[in-house]
Amino acid sequence: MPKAVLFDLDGVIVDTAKHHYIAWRALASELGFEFTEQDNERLKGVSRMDSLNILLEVGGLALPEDEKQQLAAKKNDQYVKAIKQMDETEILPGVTAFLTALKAAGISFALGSASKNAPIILNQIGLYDAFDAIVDGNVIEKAKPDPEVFLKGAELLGVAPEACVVFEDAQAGIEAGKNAGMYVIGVGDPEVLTGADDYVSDLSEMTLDRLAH
Ligand code: B16
Ligand code: MG
Repeated sequence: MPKAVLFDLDGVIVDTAKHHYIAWRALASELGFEFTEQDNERLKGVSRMDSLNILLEVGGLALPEDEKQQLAAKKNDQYVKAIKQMDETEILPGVTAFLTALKAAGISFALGSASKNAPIILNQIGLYDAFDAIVDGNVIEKAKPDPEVFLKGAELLGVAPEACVVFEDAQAGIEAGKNAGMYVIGVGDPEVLTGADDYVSDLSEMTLDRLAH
């Protein structure tokens, strides 16, 4: 049985991609171009500034750094207003039951997210105190697929990387987990996400037996 579990946030615990999309689309519209839901798929698991760079590439715009910082801050203000309306009804299927089962089995778990807003989201949905450690965009230097976010989680939990299981919905996140030497469970379609050791469509499919692989 693994000793620890590391969870990505957006797409695994909650679906914040829809809130990110509304805010990015509004910014693109102000800049005079369309940003589609398909374009938004490219932003999953990607840091805020990298997301802005992808958006500007879609719009064919090259802007100076100070202007980019202002645009990222503007998008974030709108996004934060939206996530401050979130509550526990937005927790994705199976999450609460699986976390409860992990606690009962004495398996520790941490968050491993690219988001700098992870603490706000976890507070809104009432799960902040449930996690044994939180590693988010505020404490990491290298974005996924770099393994830093998950290695830091394992270190904080005092567990060897090989004894950790990662849940991830983004391709870069699956690669980050594998680069960390961990067993990775992809959350989503195996036809779209590659390289994970196992796949579920959401956490309601997870059991402790399946975790034991
Ligand atoms: P923020 P995750 C990621 O969260 C999102 O998937 C990605 O779309 C977002 O750009 C990134 O967090 C940064 O978020 O602007 O809130 O710092 O999937 O790693 O939990
Ligand atoms: Mg994610």
